[in-house]
Amino acid sequence: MAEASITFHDLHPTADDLASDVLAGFSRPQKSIPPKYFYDAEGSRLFDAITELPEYYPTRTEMAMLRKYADEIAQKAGTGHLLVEPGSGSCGKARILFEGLQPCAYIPMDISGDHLRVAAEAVAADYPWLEVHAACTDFTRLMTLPPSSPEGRRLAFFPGSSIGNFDPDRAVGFLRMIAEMVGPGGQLLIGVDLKKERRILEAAYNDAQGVTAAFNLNLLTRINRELGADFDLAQWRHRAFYNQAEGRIEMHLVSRVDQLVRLAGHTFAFAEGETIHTENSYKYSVEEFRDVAARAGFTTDTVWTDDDNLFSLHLLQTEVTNEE
Ligand code: AVJ
Repeated sequence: MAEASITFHDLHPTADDLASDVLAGFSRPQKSIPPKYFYDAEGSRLFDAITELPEYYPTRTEMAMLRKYADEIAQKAGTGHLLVEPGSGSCGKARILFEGLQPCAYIPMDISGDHLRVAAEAVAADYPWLEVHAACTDFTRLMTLPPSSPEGRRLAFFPGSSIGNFDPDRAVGFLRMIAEMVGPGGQLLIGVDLKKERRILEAAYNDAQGVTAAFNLNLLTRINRELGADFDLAQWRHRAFYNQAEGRIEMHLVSRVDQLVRLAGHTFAFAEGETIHTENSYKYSVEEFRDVAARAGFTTDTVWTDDDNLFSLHLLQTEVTNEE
């Protein structure tokens, strides 16, 4: 097997601060915890299990679309780009595109340095013709490319409907960061979950095996372990529902009883039925997302959807400016 050769750049992401984020989230009338804290080792394992659930259609639908349309995507987007993937994880979805897109380099970005290094080396081993420059960074704050990256037309890849975690105004702000990173004439291929029947949406976040419930409740286990809190998991349950007015799935942890929880020197009171809001997952029609993209300076080249209208892939581009 070819020696895996990558460049790895630690862009020194500022460490997440679970304690201050939880204390801040618990000091508001609707208590909340940012969803990025789902992904400790156990949470990442549970999320992988979610993507395999019969009810959780987004991952398998998007993967099938990437396979089905790989050639068409390359036809529309062109080839030879610098392919940049913020939040690359295991790089599984980008792998589907390499063959067709023939990027001049792949730039996976992730906040989890160890995971990033392993995934990037595996890509380099499997695609010996592909330059890989990994950037360990919090891409929500900083999208600087590694200094070793070659010049070239930039194509960003943001699959998984991760954009759904931002409310629409913040989604516009995040897409503006991508627009700036890819520059004039740059492109973005993004996966976006579609609005659909409530029944299908709610089943995807209330699976029969209880994996999503375990994923949600694992936040409390993590806070107990890392902040020395005393959440009694038996006194909490998972709730997920589609908020139609806001166009989003909301996940909450519901207190089963009146209770007190000790956490980092503070005591928090929860009434029976009171909730901690743990995630929003916004859903868009094709038109609604086209509008979000437009507000960020992107025009839509092509939108692909699956036969059941569950999921969408948007190929977007920024305007070309004529100043040489
Ligand atoms: C990773 C944000 C796309 O919103 O569907 C899955 C996370 N939460 N099940 C989503 C998630 C519960 C997922 N995203």
